[in-house]
Amino acid sequence: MSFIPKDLTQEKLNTIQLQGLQWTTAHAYNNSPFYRKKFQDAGLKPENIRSLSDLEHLPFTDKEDLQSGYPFPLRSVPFEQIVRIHASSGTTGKRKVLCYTQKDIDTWANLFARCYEIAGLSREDRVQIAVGYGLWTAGAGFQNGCERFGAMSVPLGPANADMHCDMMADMETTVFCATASMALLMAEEIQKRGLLSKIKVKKIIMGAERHSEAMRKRIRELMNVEHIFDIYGLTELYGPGTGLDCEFHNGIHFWADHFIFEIIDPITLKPVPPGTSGELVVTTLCKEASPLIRYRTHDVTRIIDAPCACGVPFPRHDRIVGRTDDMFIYRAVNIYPSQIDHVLSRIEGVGSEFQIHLKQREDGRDMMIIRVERGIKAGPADDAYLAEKVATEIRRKILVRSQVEIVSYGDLPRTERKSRRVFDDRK
Ligand code: DLL
Repeated sequence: MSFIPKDLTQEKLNTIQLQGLQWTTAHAYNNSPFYRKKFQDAGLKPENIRSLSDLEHLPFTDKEDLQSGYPFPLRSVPFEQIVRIHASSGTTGKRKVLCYTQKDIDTWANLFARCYEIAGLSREDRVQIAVGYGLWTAGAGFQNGCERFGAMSVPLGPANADMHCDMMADMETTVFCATASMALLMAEEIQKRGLLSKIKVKKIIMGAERHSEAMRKRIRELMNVEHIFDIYGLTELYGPGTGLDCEFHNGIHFWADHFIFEIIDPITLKPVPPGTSGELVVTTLCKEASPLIRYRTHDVTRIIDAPCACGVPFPRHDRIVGRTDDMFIYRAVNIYPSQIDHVLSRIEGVGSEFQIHLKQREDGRDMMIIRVERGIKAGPADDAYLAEKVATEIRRKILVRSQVEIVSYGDLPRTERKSRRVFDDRK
């Protein structure tokens, strides 16, 4: 059984998208006071949407809309049709709560099953799920998708390392699913405990946070896996499983028959030319309980405007390189953590883990301290050289001065959730 339509042409996709867009706008307008007001403020009615290019005229939705509509923002169906809610942890402000009808849950499971299919799983696979269950969408997404796909799930959640190692060996797990941070943590545990010969994991499916090539390489080496797949998703758009990279690892295939992805310039808010990086904006085509219309994800990526060698008929977006709200300003330069990551990834002897600390000196000037782990094989004798090298490269590539501290491999905290990289202690 396949979850991926094989006969999807661009023409068919356009028809599905237009019908879905018209359905979504009418549904939201008729059933959600929030969306109706948005449309009225913009002087629009659902019948104004006659072609896909009309999408551009629709107003954006943003995370503040979700927070101000708490506890049931964007709700577009009566309560008796809602079978579940999920919420994102939300580091600032109120949680974002999203509602699901039974159809939404089913759709999400089918879409997630596509991810397992793209990753080349079969029903013989044993899938150890190490992401959080509960309010967060992660556990439910991986779990329902696995059951729908028909492989055997081993639903541990972010349990302790002992439990994960035991189950991985005893259940003969073949696929490990986690946040990127958790995947690194487990890979290091397996190495430390000398368990590699006892485990059968061949594939890792990881996401939930941006991760560098260095981190992927490290995990691949430590766990000796054939593939690491990058899974994207967000609570607002069902949860994890909105797309996955195929075994060519050259962009994430996304389900364009269920949502429209636009890339906009976050300053002008205008769509950028195909292939250009910008902020991802999503519109759902059949989401019932909490439809999204031009929802600003704040994630930065680009559409890869070419067919993929794997033959999957779905378009691709590039890896998420960061979030527009991740950017910090240091000595008048706009910096994304991914830029620092990029520089570090290219320096021999540096590990994959780092933190950026921003402080203010007594004279009021900003200071940036970059704490980086040395590589597992490097010794402290090279620290001074390594620190100088990192500082020089940061100055050359990002044009700012920084102070670099090299710490031992494993000194920076590992988490089973999403890692925090930037600590801004400036006033
Ligand atoms: O993190 C859903 C998820 C769980 C995806 C497990 C993949 C695996 P939220 O907590 O709502 O949902 O956070 C969504 O996480 O807007 C991105 O900024 C980031 N993110 C998610 N996947 C990736 C990824 C889940 N593969 C936010 N690469 C998104 C980079 C990612 N960032």
